[in-house]
Amino acid sequence: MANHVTLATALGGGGISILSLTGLPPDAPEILRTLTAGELRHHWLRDRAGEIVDEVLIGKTGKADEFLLTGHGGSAAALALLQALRAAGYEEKTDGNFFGVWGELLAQCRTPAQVNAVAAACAAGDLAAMPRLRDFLRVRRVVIAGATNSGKSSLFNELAGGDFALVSAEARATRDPLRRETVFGGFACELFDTAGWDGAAASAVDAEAFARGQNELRAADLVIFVAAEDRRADERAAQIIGENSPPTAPLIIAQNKSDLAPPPRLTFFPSAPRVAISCRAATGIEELREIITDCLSTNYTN
Ligand SMILES: Nc1nc2c(ncn2[C@@H]2O[C@H](COP(=O)(O)OP(=O)(O)OP(=O)(O)O)[C@@H](O)[C@H]2O)c(=O)[nH]1
Ligand SMILES: [Mg+2]
Repeated sequence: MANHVTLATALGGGGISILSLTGLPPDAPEILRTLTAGELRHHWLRDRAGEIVDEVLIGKTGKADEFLLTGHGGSAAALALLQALRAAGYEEKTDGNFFGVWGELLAQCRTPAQVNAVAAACAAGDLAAMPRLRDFLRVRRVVIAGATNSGKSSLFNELAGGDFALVSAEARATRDPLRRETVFGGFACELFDTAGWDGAAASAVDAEAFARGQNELRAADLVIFVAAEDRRADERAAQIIGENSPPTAPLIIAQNKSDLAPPPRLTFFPSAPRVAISCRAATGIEELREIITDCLSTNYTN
């Protein structure tokens, strides 16, 4: 019989790890030779140098040379057990195994849509879907940028669903970038609010706040440019956003404060999708969400 070890729990997904063993290689721990069916014994599992790897329970199933080993959870503990058992002559078996391969992906899921996608691929045994699923599970960085006072923090609060960011009619209210985990159309995202810019850093703190916002922009997967009524400030912000956002990151223009006046025609980023919103009247936000999801989906399937 082939000597196999399979991790039957998600890597890093719980407090214990369960490994299933079949076969008895010559170097297998001695305890396996003496266990009887249905018996469960406490054991200090050691590596070949005699060092303790983990405190485990080992049980024998009703089948010949088939065992279940329960150890501590967490990736490091589970991987140490696997390594010790490989050294004892067990070959690791993962292909097509639900818990070994799919469980690892399931443990990373943050949204119901991700769980459904992994479960569907698992049910179909579709190992070719792995790279696409791994990409789907990647957390997207969505960065809100724009001129000061355009309503970035107001939009951040709308999209993140809470009163997280300070909103003020005073310019330069936001300093440190803010981050909240959120979901757009099944994609797990980190949403960032950044300091606005109005052309001149009055202090070292202004300059540092702005530099930190630019750093987030450079690492963005998607940029939401909030424009409002100050055309000149928006044009300056457009230039800075154009210079700093990654060329691969899609950009959406949210024309805020549409409750005050109809949104003007903008000359910058002519091919970017745009939507009129009002954070104050809570209009256009759902449409913006749909555009965000579209942009993430397009990038995802390409
Ligand atoms: N009329 C109107 N006012 C808004 C709207 N959205 C935000 N405001 C107001 O605009 C001002 C600035 O809003 P913030 O969200 O703090 O703007 P910001 O872009 O984060 O500003 P900084 O952090 O200073 O860069 C506040 O007084 C808000 O209440 C809107 O849709 N309509
Ligand atoms: Mg702000």
